[in-house]
Amino acid sequence: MKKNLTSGWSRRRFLQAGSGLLATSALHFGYSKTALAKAIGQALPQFTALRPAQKGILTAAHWGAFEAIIENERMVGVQPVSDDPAPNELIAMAPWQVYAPNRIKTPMVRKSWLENGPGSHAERRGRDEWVAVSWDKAIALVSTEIKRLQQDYGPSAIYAGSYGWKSTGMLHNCRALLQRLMNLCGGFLSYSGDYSTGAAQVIMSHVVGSMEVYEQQTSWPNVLEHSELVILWGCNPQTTLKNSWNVPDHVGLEGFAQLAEKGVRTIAIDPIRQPGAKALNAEWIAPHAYTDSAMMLGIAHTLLSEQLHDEAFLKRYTVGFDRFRASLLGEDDGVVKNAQWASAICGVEAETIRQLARDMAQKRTMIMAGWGIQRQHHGEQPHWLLVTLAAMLGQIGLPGGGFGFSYHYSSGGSPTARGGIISGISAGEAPQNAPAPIPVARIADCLANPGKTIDFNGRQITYPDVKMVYVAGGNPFHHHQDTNNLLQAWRRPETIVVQEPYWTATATHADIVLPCTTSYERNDLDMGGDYSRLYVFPMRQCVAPQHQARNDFDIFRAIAARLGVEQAFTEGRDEMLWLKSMYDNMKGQARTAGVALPPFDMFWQSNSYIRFPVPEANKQWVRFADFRADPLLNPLGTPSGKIEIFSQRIAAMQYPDCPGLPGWLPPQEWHGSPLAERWPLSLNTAHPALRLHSQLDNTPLRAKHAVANREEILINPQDAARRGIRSGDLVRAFNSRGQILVGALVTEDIRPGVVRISEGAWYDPADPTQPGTLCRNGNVNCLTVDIGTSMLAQGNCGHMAQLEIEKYQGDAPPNMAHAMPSGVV
Ligand SMILES: Nc1nc2c(c(=O)[nH]1)N[C@H]1C(S)=C(S)[C@@H](COP(=O)(O)OP(=O)(O)OC[C@H]3O[C@@H](n4cnc5c(=O)[nH]c(N)nc54)[C@H](O)[C@@H]3O)O[C@H]1N2
Ligand SMILES: Nc1nc2c(c(=O)[nH]1)N[C@H]1C(S)=C(S)[C@@H](COP(=O)(O)OP(=O)(O)OC[C@H]3O[C@@H](n4cnc5c(=O)[nH]c(N)nc54)[C@H](O)[C@@H]3O)O[C@H]1N2
Ligand SMILES: [Mo]
Repeated sequence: MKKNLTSGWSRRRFLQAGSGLLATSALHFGYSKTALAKAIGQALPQFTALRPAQKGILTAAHWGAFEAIIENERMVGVQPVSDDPAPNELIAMAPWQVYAPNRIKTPMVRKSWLENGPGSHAERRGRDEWVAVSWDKAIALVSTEIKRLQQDYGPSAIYAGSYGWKSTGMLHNCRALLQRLMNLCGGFLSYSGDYSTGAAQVIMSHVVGSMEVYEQQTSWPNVLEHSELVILWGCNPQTTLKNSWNVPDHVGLEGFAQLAEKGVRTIAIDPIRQPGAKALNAEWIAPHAYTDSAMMLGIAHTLLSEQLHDEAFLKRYTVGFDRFRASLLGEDDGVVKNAQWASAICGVEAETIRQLARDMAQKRTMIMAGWGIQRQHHGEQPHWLLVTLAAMLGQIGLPGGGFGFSYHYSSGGSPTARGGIISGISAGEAPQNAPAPIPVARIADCLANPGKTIDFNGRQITYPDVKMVYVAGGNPFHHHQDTNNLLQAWRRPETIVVQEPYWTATATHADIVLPCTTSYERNDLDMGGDYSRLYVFPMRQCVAPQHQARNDFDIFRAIAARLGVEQAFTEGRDEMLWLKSMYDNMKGQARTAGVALPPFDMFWQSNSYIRFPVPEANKQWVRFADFRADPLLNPLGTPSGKIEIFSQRIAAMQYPDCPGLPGWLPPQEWHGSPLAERWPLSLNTAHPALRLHSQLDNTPLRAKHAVANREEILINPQDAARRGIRSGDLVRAFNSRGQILVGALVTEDIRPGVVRISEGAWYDPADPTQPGTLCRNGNVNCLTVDIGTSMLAQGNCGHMAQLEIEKYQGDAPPNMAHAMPSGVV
């Protein structure tokens, strides 16, 4: 038996459940027809909540739940589960994930680090030689280093926040496991916030009293029945709903399809006409990049001047409208923020802005906003202004009206089911001396500037001196802004450990690399439907661990054993015992909710998933309806209990880049800034349709979107013609921070002055000794700027950068992004 299998017990169990099922197809195929099923069905009528697999082994990913088809112990294909209303083609990449040529095959240590100790020749990260070591040796090196740093410097020297999208699964949650280990070993430096909604989640907690961006939305059936006008503001649901944090239920995609079928009027406000907007037959309004706040003010001014705003609503449910009115009228700074004024900034005709205001006021309007507009300098403003606009329209809390900030994400609005919830393995308690977390997107700043103090949401944070970075389940060389700046900051820590299935750029820039399994090589459980909690999916092991890869759980357990905390780490449970305890806990909740479920063993062996019932009332749930019904009884979590159009709390912070009232604050880089003369084009870094960030960039799906074997760039014909660029050309995109090779797609679907390069292409430096060198694969973060959105939220500004492009001259360099590091097999 292979050493890296989790345990004899779980392996046996897998064989029993897996090949046993394949052999005796009665249980596997015709589950409901078996005597066992019949017996259970009689005992527990709700057992029909179970959905048996048809052909393969049930598992799941961020892209959907599916059955893995196994032949001769190899995964050869997939089939979506029958309940999925909009199966995602990304699931077809599962076998490629398992058998990718660039899997990390064995633990590796960077030569200089191994020979000369921590910190040695840190500038060679990314180009040093690699030395293969045994698992025992790798575990010993990592454990010794954790112990040394805890003893010499304490927990603030170890950054183990490890931001990232990892894989689904509630047990093999590498980030929680890493943090669990570190909490047991003295603590670590963590982070707050995320890259997704860095600005919006902080500003919303001041404006509506919750993060809002991750709240349940007015349910889809209610929207379909009542909304007459849907505004997609920087919102690209057909792309971003493909994947979810938990396993997607894809109810949002179904919702949008029905919206189109019903012919509900939809307007997409986006510099790019997304394919999804076309599918919806959406009208297209294309403001210039990063100018939405000005456009929103123009709409607000029109509502005010044409008396289309709801005074009664504003009076009863909001504070600060008087000040906002004064600002719209220019009483504060002498600038009247009317549609004409907005038009000069955002490039949308004044009459279009005015008409939009009228249409929104006359119809039952749902404003659905995405998050790209807040991943920008002063990104707090657009969402604050959208809430303000919705308040002026007075439809918040009414069926089909108001605003929703997660219809595009993990199917917000998918009605909540009645059942139980799987809670995952916990990160445990941080010790009392654990340092204060840093805002997640300030990591490079923190690594480079120990001792520096920054403002953050009314507090001050001083960066500690980080000696070790431990990454499991994230890819900072993709996700962080200004890659070349990160590259320099990344040289400061003495030790960098990366636990990964693949040789990503983050892995190649580590000192110690630990190969971990993909989710298809282990047993796990996850919920389906982030908002609906509709399903429980088993994620059953499909194939044996590849090469020498080990499960994250086992890697951390081995480190824990060396550091004397194994018992606390495992609580005496192995993989299957953990899954059973999670299931039993969920089953208890379901029972309380009136849904009976079979015992764990039966569930697991049945190769079925659970679908919970959805109560009728939840299908008509309306966000903020309770607040609207009685704002005194159901106040918001803001200081006033109302929607804060003016925030005294923010005003008191006296931040010049985020005052107490929302408005138009020009970003550091935009088409109207002086640097636009040198860098005339505005960058849009939307999320990729056929990837999850950087995940799946190393699969054949890439052939569907890459142009000239590079990440594609969308260019308007006017901008292309001026530079002699045609579709299919290799293009160099560059600014003062970096340069990347991309492939041109010239299209009318993007407004002039804006280019789009999706986030997520793996970083592939032409000359790894030189920061600033050409990235041959097109990692867009080589061009973005690493500043906080403001002193309030310190969110990232990945969606804002000015640049220039040119047709690439010279021979096309090879693209080595998905190759093994040289010398490594
Ligand atoms: N310019 C720009 N930058 C952006 C964005 C943008 O819009 N523009 N978007 C930002 C956003 S919203 C986000 S959320 C981030 C996303 O940034 P990340 O979440 O860091 O991106 P992923 O590519 O999902 O990286 C996950 C990594 O985990 C690894 N992994 C998967 N499963 C496992 C596992 O079981 N164990 C271990 N140890 N590793 C595993 C994968 O191979 C992959 O390398 O990017 C941000 N960056
Ligand atoms: N297929 C797929 N789905 C995903 C992901 C993925 O990587 N791939 N990532 C997941 C994650 S982690 C997240 S956080 C969400 C991200 O969800 P979002 O943040 O909403 O997605 P983005 O693509 O960054 O931006 C959405 C839209 O905003 C537009 N936009 C950008 N800048 C501006 C602007 O200045 N003005 C206007 N009006 N519009 C603008 C973009 O063109 C895009 O159409 O998606 C999730 N879903
Ligand atoms: Mo995200």
